[in-house]
Amino acid sequence: MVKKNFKFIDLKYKPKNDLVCLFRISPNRVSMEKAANTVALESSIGTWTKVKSKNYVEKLRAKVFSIKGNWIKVAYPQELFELDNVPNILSSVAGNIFGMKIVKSIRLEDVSFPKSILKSFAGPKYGIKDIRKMMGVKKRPLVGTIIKPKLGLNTKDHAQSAYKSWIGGCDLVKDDENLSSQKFNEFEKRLAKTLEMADKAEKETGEKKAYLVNVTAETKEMIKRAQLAEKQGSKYIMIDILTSGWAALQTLRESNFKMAIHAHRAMHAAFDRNPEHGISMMVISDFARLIGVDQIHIGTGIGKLDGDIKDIEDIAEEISMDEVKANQKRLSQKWFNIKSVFPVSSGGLHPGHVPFLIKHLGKDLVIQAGGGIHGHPSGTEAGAKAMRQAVDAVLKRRTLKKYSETHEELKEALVKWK
Ligand code: RUB
Ligand code: CA
Repeated sequence: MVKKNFKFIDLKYKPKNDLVCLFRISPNRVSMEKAANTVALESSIGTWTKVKSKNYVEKLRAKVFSIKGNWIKVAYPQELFELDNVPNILSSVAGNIFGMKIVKSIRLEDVSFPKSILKSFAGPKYGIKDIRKMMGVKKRPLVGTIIKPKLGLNTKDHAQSAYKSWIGGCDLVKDDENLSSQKFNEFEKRLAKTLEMADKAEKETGEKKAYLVNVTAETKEMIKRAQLAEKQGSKYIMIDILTSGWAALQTLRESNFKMAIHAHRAMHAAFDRNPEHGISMMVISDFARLIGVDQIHIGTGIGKLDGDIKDIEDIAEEISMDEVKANQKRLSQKWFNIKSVFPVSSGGLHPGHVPFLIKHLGKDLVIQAGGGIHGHPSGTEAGAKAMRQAVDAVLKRRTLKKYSETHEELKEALVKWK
């Protein structure tokens, strides 16, 4: 029995037009009910002490409608939120509650939105289908790279590395998350030079090539950079969604540029790494999709590991493949007219990982490798070739080992990254 004074708990309540959050909480020397009640109170209409209220206000109470072990579900009436305002929603459901003394830890694991909120956002402009159209790639995974070294290259060398990546077989070349407009490689020049190389590579290969230029900056500056990219015919822009912030991402999306938006998630681990506290990657992905990024990092399930390729499967499963798959599934859950986001696997990858990735995550995937391309013994172009060869091998149902007998670049990569 729930005590009567826990006014924010109603275990008989069935959510209808509510925003529902799943939290994992660990109470701090109080009962689960007391902690749950306080979470719902603090994240909706309440405060630490009794305040004279009105009946119409009380109706907007968030309600804890399920408590199972350390997991609670809270329903928030849609009227609590401003439509089309992600920061506002998060200030309630993922705001003060993280610092409350009444819980040792609290993690926002999942969220589900009522129709009214879903309908107030545009979602991705392109998503999986239209990115495939734009890139002229029907079925295979897209292959991408991040220019390395990540910082320090001058503009000419950066553009040259991009060119080599494209002619080797990359579809996408992106800036690293911490490259913006430093003195050694200023945005404007880099954009012009690299796009020039993209055109050249398109002409030479007959394939579509895209540059994902990092526009991350103070919001007004970021919009200026995006305008410049659009003017110069870029197909994409990229943004570090978490360091820039949700409002900045909304501003960028709602400027309605013609370009696809690639979302880098640098800083996500500050939210999602601790399994007992913070915000899960699924929730971060949901909000990013709601606002409308076209692709986002989901993890690899592999990590930057040493060791034998044949052990990858075991290690990966032990690390987080389930979580990566959950992130991926999330990006395509049915949300009225909101399009699916292209999932990106990136981080510590090389050609030897490709069979594993396609087996577990399928072909609707962007496979990105920085070190695993530019670190190839014969250089960037060979590295990109090896990556494409690995993708081709899997699509032709051949083992990498067999395929590498007739594909030198792949062979070299497999020797280096055993
Ligand atoms: C990868 C890279 C990306 C990270 C982040 O470089 O630069 O920033 O993978 O991705 P490399 P995620 O291929 O050399 O490791 O957020 O998915 O971890
Ligand atoms: Ca990076």
